[in-house]
Amino acid sequence: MAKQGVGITITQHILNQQRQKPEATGGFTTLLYELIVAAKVISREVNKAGLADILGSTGKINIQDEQVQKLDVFSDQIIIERMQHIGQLCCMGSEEDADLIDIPSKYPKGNYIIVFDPLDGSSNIDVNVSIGTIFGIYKKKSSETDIDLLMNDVLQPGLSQVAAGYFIYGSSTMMVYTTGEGTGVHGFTLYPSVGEFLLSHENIRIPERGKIYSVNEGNHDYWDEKTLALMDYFKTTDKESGRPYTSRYIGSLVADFHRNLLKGGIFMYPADNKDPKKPSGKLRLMVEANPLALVIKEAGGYASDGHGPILDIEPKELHQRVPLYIGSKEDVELAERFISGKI
Ligand code: AHM
Ligand code: MG
Repeated sequence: MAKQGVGITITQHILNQQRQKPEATGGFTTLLYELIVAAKVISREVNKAGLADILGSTGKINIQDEQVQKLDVFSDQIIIERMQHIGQLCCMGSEEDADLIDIPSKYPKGNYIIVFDPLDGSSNIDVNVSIGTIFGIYKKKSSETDIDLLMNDVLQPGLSQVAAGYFIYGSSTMMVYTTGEGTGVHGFTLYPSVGEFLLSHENIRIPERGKIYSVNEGNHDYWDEKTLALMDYFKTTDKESGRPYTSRYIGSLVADFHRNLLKGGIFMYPADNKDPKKPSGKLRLMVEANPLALVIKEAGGYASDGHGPILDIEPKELHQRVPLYIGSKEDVELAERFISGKI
């Protein structure tokens, strides 16, 4: 019989997943639901970016010393606004905010923590290239409620995330998420006329090995010998091992990651000596690497800092940067062998 409805909505899917966990209270569902509302609003704004007078930079510099674009600010605010009132969070951490974000006293607090990059790849906003929102959700460990005492609860290894994922604002808007623990990775596409995310990519699995390598080769002169040897490996012809790989790099993490997740391959942002203030490269552990690392693990892939699993790193600070090798398991394990000097 032909399907009469619209298929499985994201809310239905989250509820189904929650029912499999006896300890679930429904609070987590509320949390993801509000995040989805925020993402729909961001998606709407991104889609009209060329039309509305919202483009261009605000002239402010964020705490990472980068120019903040108006849509970054907007996305940050909309997520905070939508999430703060639901009574499920004790605090939030955003790429755009130096400190933890407290829950206003007029709202109840809960036991979850959300960390997010509200609009990643912001330098691509002006040129109609896909950008995204990345998020990771944790449960707090202590009974603290004071914002000044919550940092320890926030700085948990990525493996502790109870959910993680991203929204990609591309030719269509998608949400890809996992709740960890072998539940898999699922992708939903926003159906504009219905206003809902519908299941379009069930149980995404990344190929064990890919054909694509994604890296900013403009950083060549800032890389060390091991990194250079790894890049040479991907480019060298060797029919038996399927080389050379194909190079694909957009410069928008969510877009580069999403393509490699579906097609297989490796995304890399190695450590470099370009800026003495950022010896670990550009990407952030908490808001970028960890959420994508949980997604890739659940899809059968792997994420490493070149020496070991990203998900095992004990974070020291909210805005910590980390070298990132992420994608097909065999490709990332090979990269790890090069970077840690085993090849
Ligand atoms: P952003 O969070 O300020 O947008 O920066 C992160 C972005 C990622 O999306 C992307 O992978 C990376 O910066 C690209 O950096 P580069 O231009 O150095 O290659
Ligand atoms: Mg970012």
